[in-house]
Amino acid sequence: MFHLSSEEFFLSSDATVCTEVRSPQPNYPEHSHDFHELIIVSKGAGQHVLNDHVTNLAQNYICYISPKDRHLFDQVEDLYLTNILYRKNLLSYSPLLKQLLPHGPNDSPSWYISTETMRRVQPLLKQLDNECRRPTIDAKVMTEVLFQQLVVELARGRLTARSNNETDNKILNVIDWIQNNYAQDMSVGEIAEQFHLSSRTLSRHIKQVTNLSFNNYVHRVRINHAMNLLSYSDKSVTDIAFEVGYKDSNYFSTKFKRFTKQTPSDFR
Ligand code: RM4
Ligand code: NI
Repeated sequence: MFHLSSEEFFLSSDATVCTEVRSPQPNYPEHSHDFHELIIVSKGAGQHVLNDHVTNLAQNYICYISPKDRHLFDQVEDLYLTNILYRKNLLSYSPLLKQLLPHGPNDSPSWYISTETMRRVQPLLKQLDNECRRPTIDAKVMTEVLFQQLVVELARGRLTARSNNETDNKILNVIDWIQNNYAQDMSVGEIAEQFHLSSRTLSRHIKQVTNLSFNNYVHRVRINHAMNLLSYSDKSVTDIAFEVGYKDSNYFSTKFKRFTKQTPSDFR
């Protein structure tokens, strides 16, 4: 594992915020940083492994990384994201702002934001990217103001089960739901009903957001969790197959190979 240090990225030793746009973000090995990082995914797919915990990336995914964390990107497909790097100790950082970012041990470090929020966030990111590269005092102040505004938007725009009814938001909720319930039997029809969508709309949007069909998306999520278990546990391949939602370990191995080009035991 390697360590990224502020000097490589920030404009000067007293710069507080900077952005790194990755269009696209390639696979990137495990690393940590001496700065804090906010990741904002605008499109594509892939795995994000944070402290050995795998999540699936999709549009509108937000993640907070602290200097204590390590993370990596793998299996990326056309992944576009912006990293917001910041030095918390140098920021004129309001204690209130801190409450808007994950801060307790039980806070999830990642979440999804609504499509309306993403629409408001994009121009902020552009402006931030521009201001943070200028060495003047006014640009420095503007950078911090934009950063604060961004944090507020990301917190307010957080998707919850009770978010409004726009189809796009429902799809993100479905994605979130699949990521937490991948081990269950599931069909497009049932999930569509549960989220008050038609099967056709659900399938079409899942494809749009993840680049995968509904079924392949579910397989992808299961295989990602299986990869995690193969790497970090000593459970048998058969147990892992069951644990991630397959009733038949041969079928699991076939799917695993299709997505990773390796058998589960080779991978391990
Ligand atoms: C990398 C990757 C890392 C980030 C650095 C700045 O491409 O996105 O997560 O820490 O850039
Ligand atoms: Ni990073």
